[in-house]
Amino acid sequence: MARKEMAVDSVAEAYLTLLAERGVEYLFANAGTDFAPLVEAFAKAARTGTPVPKPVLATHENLALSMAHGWAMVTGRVPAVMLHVSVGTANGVCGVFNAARDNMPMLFTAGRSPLTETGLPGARDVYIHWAQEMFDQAGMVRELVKWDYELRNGEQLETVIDRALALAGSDPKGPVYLSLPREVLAEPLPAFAYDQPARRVAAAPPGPGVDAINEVGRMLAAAENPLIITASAGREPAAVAALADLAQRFALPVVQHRPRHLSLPADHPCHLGYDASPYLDDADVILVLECDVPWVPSLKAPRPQCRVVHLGVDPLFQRYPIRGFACDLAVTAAPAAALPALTAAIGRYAPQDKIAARRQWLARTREMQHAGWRKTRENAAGLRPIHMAWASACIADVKPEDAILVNEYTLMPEYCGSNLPGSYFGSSPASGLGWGGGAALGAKLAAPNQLVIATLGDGSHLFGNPVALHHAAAAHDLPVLFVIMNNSMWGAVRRATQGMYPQGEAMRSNKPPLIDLDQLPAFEQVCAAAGGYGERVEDPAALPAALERALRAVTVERRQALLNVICRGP
Ligand SMILES: Cc1ncc(C[n+]2csc(CCOP(=O)(O)OP(=O)(O)O)c2C)c(N)n1
Repeated sequence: MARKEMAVDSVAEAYLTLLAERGVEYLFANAGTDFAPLVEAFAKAARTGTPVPKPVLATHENLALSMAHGWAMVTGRVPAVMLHVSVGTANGVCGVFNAARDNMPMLFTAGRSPLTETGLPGARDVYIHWAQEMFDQAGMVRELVKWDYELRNGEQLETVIDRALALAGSDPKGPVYLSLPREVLAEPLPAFAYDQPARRVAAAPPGPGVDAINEVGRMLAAAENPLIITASAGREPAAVAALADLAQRFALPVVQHRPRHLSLPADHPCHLGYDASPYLDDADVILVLECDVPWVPSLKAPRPQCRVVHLGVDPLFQRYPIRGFACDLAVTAAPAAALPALTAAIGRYAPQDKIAARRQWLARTREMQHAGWRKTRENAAGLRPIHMAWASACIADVKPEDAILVNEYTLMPEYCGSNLPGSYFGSSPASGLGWGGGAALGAKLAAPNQLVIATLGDGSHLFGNPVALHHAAAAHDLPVLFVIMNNSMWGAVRRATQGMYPQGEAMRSNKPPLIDLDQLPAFEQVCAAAGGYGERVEDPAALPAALERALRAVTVERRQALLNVICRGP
């Protein structure tokens, strides 16, 4: 344990130094007048060679937060974000919502309008400093963050930053919010002393209680038709091998419902796809593993007598106002620790004959499932406009095994399975659109030697502010392949209307309102305008070669690429 001292001119300088010391590598930022002390501190650090986080400029707040999200999901570490006071925070709400519901750790900061009207260094000196102040700036995000605070002086800096980082990085992980008034950042701080390493660290992940794990083990071992449903078990990559081992030993079928993190390799013999509904009628014990919505009860639910266990770092999803899935046993535990313990526990009870029979059933079921997918793929191959199953299959054919797929909406994983931990990321359960492109840039920043492919709908892409996105990809040298599956509509709105009013006026009309996106810009030209490669693809037969050209641009020419794939509607 060592106490370090340094001479600094301002709290801003101490703040940046401390972030770097605590391992914060990047500060994703969208700046304003509140940043002046930080801009000054960054410039001084560049001259003196003092280590500070690397500033990454994003010209929209949602982009800054999505990039931080993407970086955190790949590294498992805590990034920092800084936005401009109240208005920047307002633009960041959707991004922080996504991060919160996806349990992404993040130090989300924003300036505050200067508090004082005159006198102190940093006091108000611009017109906007009056109107931008709010009574409760943090109130905009308080429901979404684990903790919020305002830095009030330099003396408290170490405690505040350590506490922020420790809370963000403790399970269930998530964003924390810190506001940084300009006078405080500008305050002189003649000497700054801090502990290195930190003396306030994140809590170790929750371990499973022995009794609870034994009980789950007994239930699964006694089950005739057990089923595991997961969305995010693979948030910690170590959990993937643990789940693979558990499933393999006891022939436990696993469904990845609305996958957000690859949890089980797609080619695993127990992987039963992405929709649990065909298996719910027979299931007698279901393990809901890091999964907020394992099924949609108004459409299909397990039988009432089916016993249900929920396991995860926050198995009851405490921040969801309503979530009423049956829960006979809830176990708070990180999957990477709980799954090996569960494997050991089931081993004590599991009857071998049942396991052998289930293994055969799994093989048969998977064979039928894959035959169905093959058929759909074959039927889709020639369709024009291009079918999303075909587009997904074409991506599967060209992507290297270790490519990172960031999917906002449109990729169909049935036709483009991923096998390696950390190689697939889907949208946050909050589904605040405009995440995928930025998250892909953050992923590329975290894994510069891996190919990153973002699959986006035309709607999602537009929410992601394409001009800002392509600018960031170029400015930060992040060559990502964007595949826009463009059906020229908000298909989700159409599906929702059709679901509620199948025979209604809207479905009878040729052009129901608020669904079609007419006159869309040529997305490929927007990418090209930022120096990237862009191509529009209408012919399904031309898609494989177009993907090869785009991949060449990304991997050989090292520039971003975008394919605007004209797809059919839902
Ligand atoms: C910030 C935000 N605004 C609106 C929505 C509602 N919404 C959900 S899906 C969707 C349409 C997405 O369009 P696209 O990406 O083209 O996919 P498609 O629905 O056509 O399959 C909309 C508007 C949302 N989820 N997030």
